[in-house]
Amino acid sequence: MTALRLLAFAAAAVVLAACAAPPPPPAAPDPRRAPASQDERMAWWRDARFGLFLHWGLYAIPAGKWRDHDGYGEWIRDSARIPREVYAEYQPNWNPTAFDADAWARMAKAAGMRYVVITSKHHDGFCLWDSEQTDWDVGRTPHGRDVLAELAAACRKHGLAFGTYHSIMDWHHPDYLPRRPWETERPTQGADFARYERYLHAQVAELVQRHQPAIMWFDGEWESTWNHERGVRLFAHCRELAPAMLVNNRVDVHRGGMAGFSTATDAVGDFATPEQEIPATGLPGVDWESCMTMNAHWGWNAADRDWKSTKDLLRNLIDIASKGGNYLLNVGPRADGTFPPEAVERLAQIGAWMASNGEAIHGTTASPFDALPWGRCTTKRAGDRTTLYLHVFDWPKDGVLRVPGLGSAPRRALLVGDPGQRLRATASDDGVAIAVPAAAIDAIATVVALEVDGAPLVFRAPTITAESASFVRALDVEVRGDDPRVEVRCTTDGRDPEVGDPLVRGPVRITASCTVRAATFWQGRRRGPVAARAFTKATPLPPVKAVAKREGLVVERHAVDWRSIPDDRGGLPVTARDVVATVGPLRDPGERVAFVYRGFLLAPRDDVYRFALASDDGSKLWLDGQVVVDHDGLHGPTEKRGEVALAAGLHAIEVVWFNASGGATLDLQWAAPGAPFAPFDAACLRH
Ligand code: FHN
Repeated sequence: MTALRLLAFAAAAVVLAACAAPPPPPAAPDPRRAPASQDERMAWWRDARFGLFLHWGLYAIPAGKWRDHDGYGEWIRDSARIPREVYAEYQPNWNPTAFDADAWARMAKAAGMRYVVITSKHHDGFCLWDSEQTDWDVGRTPHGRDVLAELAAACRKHGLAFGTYHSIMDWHHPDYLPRRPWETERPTQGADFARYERYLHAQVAELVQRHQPAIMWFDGEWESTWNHERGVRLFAHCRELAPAMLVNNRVDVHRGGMAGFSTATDAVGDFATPEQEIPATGLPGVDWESCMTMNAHWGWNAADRDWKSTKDLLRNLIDIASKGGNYLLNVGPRADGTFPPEAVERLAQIGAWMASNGEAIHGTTASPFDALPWGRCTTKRAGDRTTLYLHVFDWPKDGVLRVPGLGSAPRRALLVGDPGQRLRATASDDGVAIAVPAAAIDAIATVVALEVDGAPLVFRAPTITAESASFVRALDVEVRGDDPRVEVRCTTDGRDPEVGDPLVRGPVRITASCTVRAATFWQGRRRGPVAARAFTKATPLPPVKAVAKREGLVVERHAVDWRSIPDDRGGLPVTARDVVATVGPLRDPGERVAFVYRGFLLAPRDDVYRFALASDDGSKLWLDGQVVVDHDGLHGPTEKRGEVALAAGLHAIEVVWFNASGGATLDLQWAAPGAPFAPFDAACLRH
């Protein structure tokens, strides 16, 4: 080869490599600089998509074992009922001689992670930095090194954003209340929660001033002493300390249990935090991050062999990114400061996949498809082109990858793991078909990049929504497509819509029971799936003949240790009886307790009424003996809804709520057609 051709070849290789090399990630901004908008604040985090969670502390020393049980984790102090002074004996034994922050940061980066969140303080109160606010920290240990300072420096060196997980709940600080339920000998006299709140704020300020975390990840917000007002104060303080620092929604009391999200309009926090789960359809319009363990424990447990496979972990990452979320994958380092070998192995294997396919995760947004039979899709818009990254879990046996419902013309298709191999893509009424090689590149997920012009045109089933599923006289039904480029037609006579059926131009009013069927039309033909939803014209429950002259409901308190509401509740010993104006927030109801509300609800007119029952733990609503909302079971503060048609007049109402332990919330609201949900007017509840 002549020197000139050699030079040309080398130059082409450099250009190709530069084209193939992903652009550098947007760095986390200086947390102290006020961003111009929430989008600017979130930009680096949305681009990141993938982070490392680290649960590390004194609890790594017992490694999950206490006396004859070895199933504990980071909650061992509480779960094993270890007295505060006994647990404190771990502090002089904290000596992770093998701790190497640089190695941790390198493993995270090699795995394709873009940020790290480490427990600055978990519920046991022990601090992984040398805090001026307390001696209950690493500063008073043989190791003495400031873990956070070293990890923050290593993260910066390797271009990772550094974040801290900080527990609001604190089992060590004398001013934190409530005590653990079993800590009956531990005095509460003199405990001053307001003073604890000042301590919490002082530590957060210390963390920000010393380590400039890009994320403040709060947790332990569910106990009765923490509330929305305190959450708003702490969130505001974080914003004042570091305007660009991200703060999760657990700073407030509206995370909605393990679902990590609530519709509370006054909730504060930059992103929702589903835990150990992936929201089925993501959380559209919300920044959210699923945090999950690699095995069954957050903190190190030597006996835990329940490691998720790399396949499961990678497909979680892809699934989450395809729904527009972030994946915060946890490692619980061992007491000596090393990662468990199983975690090291999984991070390396994830990193190998990310090295070839990271562009299909970083900087992507959610799939435009409702579902794909063979895998997932992530999306990346650049100028007037969109790349659809098709993550194929189940490789087609006939050599054709079908993308149903895609109306856009394919411009280019290639294998992300082998960009030199162009693929032939053709469009049809059913979508786009891509000829692919007989064998997948990667059995876990092989990614095909399909480029289309502009925003992808996807024929999704229209949405069919209404205020309720039943009605007494008439109901307005909203039928909507999600792309202004397509038409939507619908029927109410059971047929699938055809091109001759009326275009949907507003609410569809129905006056009889029927199924609304809707579909999208484009260029004169029906494209994509047909949506269908049934609505019922209901006969209102007749009013009961009762005399209920007094306002309010009778509530009976029972000392019971339920995990769910029993069908037979007769003969329960009554520990208190009262009359209350409504079924709503409780003042210190305690644990292992149930409340039963009975009386009558006065319906103002014949109509369908909707009910929203929010509780922690379980609850249930009956009207005239019919279950209207079943929100039974052990759960966090979440809400369920139901509806029933009632004739004007009195109807028997019964609400049962129980609290096993921990958080205790209850709130029942109702809504007539066209009205927002609201608590009951005093005159509506009678006994
Ligand atoms: O109680 C903690 C638990 O120990 C762990 O830290 C998880 C991780 O998000 N958060 C709480 C449980 O929701």
